[in-house]
Amino acid sequence: MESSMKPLSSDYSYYLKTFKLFLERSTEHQCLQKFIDENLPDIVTRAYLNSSKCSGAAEQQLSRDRVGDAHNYPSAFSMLPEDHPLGTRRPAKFEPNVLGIGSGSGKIDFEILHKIQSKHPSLSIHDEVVEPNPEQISSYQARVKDESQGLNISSTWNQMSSEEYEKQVKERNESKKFDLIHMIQVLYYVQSVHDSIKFLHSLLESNGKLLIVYVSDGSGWHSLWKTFGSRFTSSSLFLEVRKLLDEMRMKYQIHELSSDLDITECFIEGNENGELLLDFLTEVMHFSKTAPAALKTEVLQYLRQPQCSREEDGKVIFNNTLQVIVIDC
Ligand code: HSM
Repeated sequence: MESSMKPLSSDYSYYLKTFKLFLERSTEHQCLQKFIDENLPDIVTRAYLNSSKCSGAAEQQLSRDRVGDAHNYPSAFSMLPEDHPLGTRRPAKFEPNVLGIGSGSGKIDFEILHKIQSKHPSLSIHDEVVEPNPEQISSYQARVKDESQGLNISSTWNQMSSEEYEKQVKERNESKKFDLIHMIQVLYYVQSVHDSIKFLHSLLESNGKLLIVYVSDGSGWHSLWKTFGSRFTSSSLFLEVRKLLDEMRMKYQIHELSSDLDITECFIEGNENGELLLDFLTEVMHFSKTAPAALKTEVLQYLRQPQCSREEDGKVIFNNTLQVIVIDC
């Protein structure tokens, strides 16, 4: 019976087990890494330059920061041009605030911070982390200890969900704003996508960017959840993000990142990895054992269809294409 199915998110350590296997079988982190290397510096830098009517001098400062001459000049980020409308609100030395929602163990967060710092060594960055799982926070803290040598980054951790963080900010009447907010593969787990985006958008510094990573409309995820989402446990899996953002009148750009997930093991009856991958795909714990037989059969058949996968060298490769949505302030 469908009612015996439990959401994957109800047991975090089990979720992590499926997620780790997903990362081993997919190119997700590799393609995010490539995006961070190739696109992120420009997104962050242009966020400042484009909208602040930046002077030629600041443009030159930026080029100098790019070649790493950190000591003899202010970085493009480190000072706002004199005519910048926020000149009086911001400190003379610009110290970017970065907020990560659902940061996990900080793997991708740290790649982002590293990248910004390596492009702009003179910046000191403040990193605020929101993550509900205490073990993940500990892993993030260990990572900071091990990997932050030579970096000028300070971190604050909030062990809570994004909704609790929103409540805290509102109760404390906090006015802190962020230059970059990222929410990577987290939208599936928030209570209201609309409210979360609205709240995070309200935390953006003028010219700041909200970066959301979500499965692409052209991915196998999108087709799978559109077809079966209402029969899995989490009815909010299927989401048309662009439509929502347009309704919210957000200004945004989308970068599509092509990515693969090898799901061959899902088709080997009783294969433990295959079952874990099915759990991750459906967001249902022990899907193979708890889903109605008919649903399981339909899902397995559908996963082989071109809307979801392609066959290559005897393997079934699921379309894991991602979208990085960059929302302007
Ligand atoms: N867990 C839902 C989809 C996904 N998450 C893909 C990470 N990558």
